[in-house]
Amino acid sequence: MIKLILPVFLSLVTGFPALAADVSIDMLNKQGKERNIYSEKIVYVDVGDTVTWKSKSKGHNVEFIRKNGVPKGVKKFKSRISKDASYKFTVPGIYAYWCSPHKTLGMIGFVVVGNDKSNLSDIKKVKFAGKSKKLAKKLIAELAK
Ligand SMILES: [Cu+2]
Repeated sequence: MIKLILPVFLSLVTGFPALAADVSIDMLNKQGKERNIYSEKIVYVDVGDTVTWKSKSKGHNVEFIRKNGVPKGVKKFKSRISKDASYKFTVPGIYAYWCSPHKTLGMIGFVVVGNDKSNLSDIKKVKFAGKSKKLAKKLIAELAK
């Protein structure tokens, strides 16, 4: 019992989550009516947290959008198709990414690190195409809240 209570107690006292805030996102062919999607389209993490994208369905990956899609100084990140991918976020800001094969089919996502939205104006400049355009608009509107 003490094992259960202690982390909760520490969390209340320190204000920090007792458990790692690392996030897992599934890469899927299908979820409900949607095809080719990430199970979470926007996630919020702290600086230093790791996000893992699970290859639950084959044919997907994660590619940071180089042009205006990441905070300044962040290096290229493009994972292998059909493989789990992890990335540790050390630079605060908004990250926009897509699945390389499905970038025009609405397979896009955002990670907000350290609740820093100072690069939102850059994110708004990212050129999304095809089916991703409408979804990007909706998600960016959510980010802007
Ligand atoms: Cu995909």
